[in-house]
Amino acid sequence: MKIETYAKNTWCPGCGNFGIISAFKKAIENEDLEKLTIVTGIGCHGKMFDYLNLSGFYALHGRPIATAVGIKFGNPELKVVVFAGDGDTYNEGISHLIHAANSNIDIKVFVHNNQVFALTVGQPTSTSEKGFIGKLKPLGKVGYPLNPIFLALASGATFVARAFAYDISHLTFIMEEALNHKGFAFVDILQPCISFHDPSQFIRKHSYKLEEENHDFTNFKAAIEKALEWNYNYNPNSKIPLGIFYKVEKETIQDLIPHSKQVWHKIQRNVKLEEIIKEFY
Ligand SMILES: Cc1ncc(C[n+]2csc(CCOP(=O)(O)OP(=O)(O)O)c2C)c(N)n1
Ligand code: SF4
Repeated sequence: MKIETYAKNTWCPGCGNFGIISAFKKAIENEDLEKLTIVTGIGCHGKMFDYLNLSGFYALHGRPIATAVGIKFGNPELKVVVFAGDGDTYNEGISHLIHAANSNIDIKVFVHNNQVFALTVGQPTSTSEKGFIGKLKPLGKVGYPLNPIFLALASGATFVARAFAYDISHLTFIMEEALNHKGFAFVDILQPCISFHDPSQFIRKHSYKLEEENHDFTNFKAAIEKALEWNYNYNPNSKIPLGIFYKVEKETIQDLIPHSKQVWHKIQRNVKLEEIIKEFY
């Protein structure tokens, strides 16, 4: 099956989304694509839906996680992957992130964190740095950024990682690990938006890999410590850890609710699909 679609790509040349889609295509090379489904939010990141020939759902802004949870309960045999924006996940739909992580539902959430509402041309999100100047904040953002790694850990996510969209081989590795994790996998992907928020030079200079530091990702306290190492501001002494902060095996919500493992879509419902389709022609 060809993974590309007929859709014309309209991302700005150089956008970090290109790195994310390339890494994802590599990461799913050994996946059963019939059992893989994607959900996207609304925004520049949402175009992943247009450019990947996979089954899925283009959800409402702020609701891709909720939609993915519904899909997973509807058909537990599917591997469900969410591509969401930081506006989607850390502003509009933040409660969905917290509850999905807390119930350890077996879905994979990849957040394209460009620290800006990009499609609507550059308003600050929860993760924009203090002082960020955008259309809605010409004098600079006043408050401090939210730390999504810390939030995901506090919410109970069993896989928490950070990656950089321009480091495609490392991002591929993180995506593969997330796809193979049983439980709620969360990856905050630092995604330069070259039009409205581009800290790529800073990230290149200040980031390092947790894998190279022998970080123990089974140690919750160590994960929290690493999460607090960078606060999403761009201070000259910042150190930005990339990699897996935390990864443990735990019962998923569907392990705890045995009847939820029923594959509902396979139950005979006596639905006459042809009759329904006729109504639309
Ligand atoms: C419920 C709802 N609120 C607001 C909008 C308007 N809207 C569309 S895209 C967008 C910005 C998306 O930003 P983000 O989720 O960070 O994704 P990005 O464009 O940066 O990839 C907004 C606010 C909408 N479509 N629906
Ligand atoms: S506006 Fe930003 S996020 Fe959207 S396509 Fe352009 S560079 Fe990418």
